[in-house]
Amino acid sequence: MTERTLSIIKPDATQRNITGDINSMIEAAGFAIIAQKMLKLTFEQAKKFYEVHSDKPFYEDLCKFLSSAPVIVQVLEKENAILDYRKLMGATNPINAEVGTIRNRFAISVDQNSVHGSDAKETAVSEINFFFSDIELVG
Ligand code: DAT
Ligand code: MG
Repeated sequence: MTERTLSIIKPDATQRNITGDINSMIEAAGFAIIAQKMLKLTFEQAKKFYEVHSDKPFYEDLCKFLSSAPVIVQVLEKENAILDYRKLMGATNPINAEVGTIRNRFAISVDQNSVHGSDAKETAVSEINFFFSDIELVG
């Protein structure tokens, strides 16, 4: 079934000018990028996006990082997009990310790990709606 997922190319990646390389990996893996824009999130916006992690010890640092430089937010479409993008991203900590994944190739550390991807159907819908209106989903 065709599915949509929300991807974020994080500040560590935009600051190293590797967004094109990451998009190449995404497209080579069969995803259609059906919406995409660059934003500089405020700390408050980052806190709202990552609210699910508000009880974690790394929450403040995570939100500081996400709002530290521009990000690219994008909607990816494909069969099984949610799970398949999680696979393409690789494990949260790049030490555990398999060869051939985005995080294995590009992530610097567990926090500066280059990409975000939705983790379930409900979160994909709410994360897409967080950043995009229907009129911006053009694929
Ligand atoms: P993922 O991004 O793989 O979905 P997550 O949802 O568990 O991972 O965590 C969200 C982000 O929080 C993750 O991309 C980086 C940061 N993070 C997770 N665990 C961390 C830790 N132990 N130390 C520092 N940052 C962490
Ligand atoms: Mg997550």
